[in-house]
Amino acid sequence: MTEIYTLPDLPYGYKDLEPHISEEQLKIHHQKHHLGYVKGANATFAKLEEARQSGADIDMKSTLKELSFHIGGYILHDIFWQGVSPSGGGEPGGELAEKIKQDFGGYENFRNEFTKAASSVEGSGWAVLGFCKKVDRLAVMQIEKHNVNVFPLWKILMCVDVWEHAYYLDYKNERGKFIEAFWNLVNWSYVGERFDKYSA
Ligand code: MN3
Repeated sequence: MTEIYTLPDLPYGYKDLEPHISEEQLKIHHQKHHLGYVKGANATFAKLEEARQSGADIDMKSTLKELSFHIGGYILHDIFWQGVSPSGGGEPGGELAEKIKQDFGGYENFRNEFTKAASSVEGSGWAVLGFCKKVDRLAVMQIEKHNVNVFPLWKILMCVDVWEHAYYLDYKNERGKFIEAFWNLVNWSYVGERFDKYSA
């Protein structure tokens, strides 16, 4: 069966996000964890295809829950890797900066809200900046695992992974330090391009 998902290459080297994210941390995160979701999504699609062909009765509820988890993991990691850069940090510009000012009352408010969302994820999950063209609004989402509490049809502009596997080698239990480091890596040109694309 053809593979539906494949592991994307990172747009920088494994050492390039140091000192904020170490080579060891980034390598294991990309090569083990992200790859795990690639394999998980493909295996679940394969399981569905096999059941179609054999007529076997599978537990559809648990299978689709698993598929949602792996696809969510795949997509969020893909956006996360592109959303950080060795030359990242600073503040957004362009239309996105204006929109953040309009919807959050300023960059600092947005940053505080996003940081709080990331800090307070219970267990494993993500903080996400989303945009919905239908209502012309930005909003912070707090996604549990990779797929719980997602706002349907909202486009993900940026995200930070706060699963322990994202930071434990570098920061141990200090998630807050990792989130602070993340702000030094945000690739605002990528986030701004996504906003321009989805708001057009
Ligand atoms: Mn991860």
